[in-house]
Amino acid sequence: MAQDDGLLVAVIMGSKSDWETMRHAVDTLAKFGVAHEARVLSAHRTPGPLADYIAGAEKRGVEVIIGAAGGAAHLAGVIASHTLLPVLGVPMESALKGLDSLLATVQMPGGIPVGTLAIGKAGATNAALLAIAILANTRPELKQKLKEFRAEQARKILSETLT
Ligand code: RP5
Repeated sequence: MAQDDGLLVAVIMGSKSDWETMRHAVDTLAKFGVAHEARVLSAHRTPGPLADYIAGAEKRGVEVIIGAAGGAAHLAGVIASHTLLPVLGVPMESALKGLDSLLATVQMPGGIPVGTLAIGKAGATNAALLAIAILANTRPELKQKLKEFRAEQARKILSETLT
């Protein structure tokens, strides 16, 4: 039985050390007024609680899950293995500048998809924007906010002056 509490996006990161980057995803979701929750859960350090959280998130009505990890970054793939919800992966910067995280997140064997974003802050922000775009398919008010966001970005670029 679903216990819909209005939550739409779950943001999971493998370590608290990912938070400085992933706060950009959370800030973006908050800016658009999208109900979200951020948790630290690790694919290899807390596999059981991670699986339990994903099952609970589905029951609570979550529609998109963002998974962020660094190094041997299997978190997003493991999340995707537990759910049919769309999973967006954000590779964290790492000892290898995030290239290891990127490859580990993006190179999913065919069958269990993870939509992988850019390394670091840009990926965190874009994961939130992509989650919002997915939600906006059935929510006209969110689509309108995305249109305004894009228009504002365009205004800023067009008003740039070079001295
Ligand atoms: C990954 O290992 C985490 O997502 C983090 O990016 C990286 C390092 O974790 P800590 O050693 O800082 O906890 O699992």
